[in-house]
Amino acid sequence: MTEPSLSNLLHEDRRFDPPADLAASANVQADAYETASEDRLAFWAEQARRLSWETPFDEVLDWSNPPFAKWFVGGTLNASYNCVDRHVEAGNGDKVAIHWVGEPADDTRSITYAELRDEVCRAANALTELGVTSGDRVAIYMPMIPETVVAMLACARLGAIHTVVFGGFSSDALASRISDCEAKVVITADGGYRRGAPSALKPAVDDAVGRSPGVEHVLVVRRTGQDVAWGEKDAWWHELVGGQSADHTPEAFDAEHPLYVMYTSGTTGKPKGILHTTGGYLTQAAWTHWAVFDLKADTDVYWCAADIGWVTGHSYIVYGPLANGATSVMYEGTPDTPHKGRWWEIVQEYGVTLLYCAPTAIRTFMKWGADIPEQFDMSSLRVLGSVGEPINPEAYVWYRTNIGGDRTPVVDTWWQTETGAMMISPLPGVTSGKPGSAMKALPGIGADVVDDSGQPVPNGSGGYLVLTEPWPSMLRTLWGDDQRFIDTYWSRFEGVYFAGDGAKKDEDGDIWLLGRVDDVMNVSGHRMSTAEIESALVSHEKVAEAAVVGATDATTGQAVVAFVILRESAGGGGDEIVTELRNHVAKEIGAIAKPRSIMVVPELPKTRSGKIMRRLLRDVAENREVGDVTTLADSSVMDQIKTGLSSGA
Ligand code: 6R9
Repeated sequence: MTEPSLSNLLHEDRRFDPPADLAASANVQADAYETASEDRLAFWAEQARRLSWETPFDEVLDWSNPPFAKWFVGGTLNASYNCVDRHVEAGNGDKVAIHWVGEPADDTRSITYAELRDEVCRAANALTELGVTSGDRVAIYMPMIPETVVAMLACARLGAIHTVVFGGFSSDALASRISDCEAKVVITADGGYRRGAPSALKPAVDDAVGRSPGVEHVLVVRRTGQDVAWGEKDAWWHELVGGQSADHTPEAFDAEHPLYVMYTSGTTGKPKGILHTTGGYLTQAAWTHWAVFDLKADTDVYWCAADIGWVTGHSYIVYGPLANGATSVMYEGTPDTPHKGRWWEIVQEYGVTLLYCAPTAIRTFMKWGADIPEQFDMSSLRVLGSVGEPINPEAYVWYRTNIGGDRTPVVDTWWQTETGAMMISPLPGVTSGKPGSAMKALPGIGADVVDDSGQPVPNGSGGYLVLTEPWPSMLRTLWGDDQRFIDTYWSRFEGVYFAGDGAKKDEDGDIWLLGRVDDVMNVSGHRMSTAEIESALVSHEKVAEAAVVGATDATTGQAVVAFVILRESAGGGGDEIVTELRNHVAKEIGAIAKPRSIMVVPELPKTRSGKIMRRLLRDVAENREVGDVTTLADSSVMDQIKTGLSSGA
């Protein structure tokens, strides 16, 4: 695959070296790659010893029955003990675990490790009173409040398996997840705050629980104080949890004891229940958080702006940072409430040093303009992270320049719900970063790019991303469906994990993620990635955001169709801009990549985790009835797009 189109991203020759002071004192130095490759299992055994084990493990990895892995065999531990109690026992009880920032102004709480431990113990005692024991499933459907973290850790403490369902999902989605994993208790709140107003959660729970006879109890946090219907299964958190003792002795569980199930969408309609277990998951979540952010737990203030309802929130708001004894910020609201500088105001106020967010947020901030972050003092920031989708070079550089003061390394971290923790990422004290590249597999991780027949491609070529070695935080199976686990991930290529992402190795062997494999287009026999053309569009000064799809075309097989959001400063759409952008893409990539059409739109359809739903855009591009929009964050977006297009706006 040597098409000129694929090489565009690789003409990016800007490099950002680690700042000298960060490099000198970095937690992880360049020799880690060597150490890990000499003895991978010894490397992971050493990282596992960051945790407190009740019984030490006697085997690092049992891979005798692939793809079913067992890590840290024979070891026992308690995840909740590792995230709270041990920090209190080590004398850090007064240290802040979570600076929680609510959406309404001045609604904040700073919670110490000692306070967190007490609350987790009370919640564990309350769940015990409700009959929850080891192995039971508990569904959690909550806003971004501290009780969400407490609920997860209370489950972990008891060996109960939590399944957090994003609070923006519908009652149908909640009901199907409750039913798939047969949850016995649901933990929720009356509501949460969103864009300045209370937004109810309990009615969706009432609806879902009404259809789920297996649910015995519903535990409800009072957050907004709005009116709620009350049934026989319902109990108030403040009454039931508030009345419990703050003493609770955690029980140690097997390293392979299930910790949680997180549902994620696959190619079919039925969501997949990704199962994570305890020892390996916690090891890799903790190590990567420490290594990739260069966490100095005594001085850093870390903020992951994801929602806890996604895997990023699980690994990098809850388990990684707390296992490391970090001080974190947790924010309930949206970036534009009450004003568009809210994030930067929080960074300034709490002295945030490490920030982790998604490219979609960064591009939104680009659209709003650099004059907004400029108004705040963000000199505390020292490492910036990105996750969730390919970060195009322009967004990377904008992030580094305007948020990081042209000082901070940007770590573009590739991983998935399935991988549990980061897999491919720069190390901030070691890597000379290339904007747009996730660089290479972390120490102890095996990744490669292969062609259709599963052969590794040479440097300079593209193909499919695979993971070549089992890793500690890997999914163990799909809940209740071992066969689908094998079929989805382990059958495409012999002996390796198929990630479903397209990727390219550049001349140095560094990895560039090109989007999901189903987002790869074929135009007149040329292979092109949606990410690459999007990146070219966004590099134009008038474009804030772009989404590209391959629409069926009688002549060329597929044709490139682009949807763009213009920057506020561009001053509206019109025919000239479309011509200008088509020519810009031709100039950046080549005539072959020139979009057949470009539609200027007010918004793009995104899932609640910020991923563009290209399927819906393809429907528009191919003049079809638009398909199912229920997983969109804002289901009116498709109407806005269609209305705008038919009125010629
Ligand atoms: C953590 C998370 C996984 C998919 C993955 C890939 C995309 C995530 C990325 C990235 C390019 C990155 N993805 N991080 N693509 N560069 N740094 O997002 O998990 O929601 O399961 O999504 O997201 O396509 O396969 P999940």
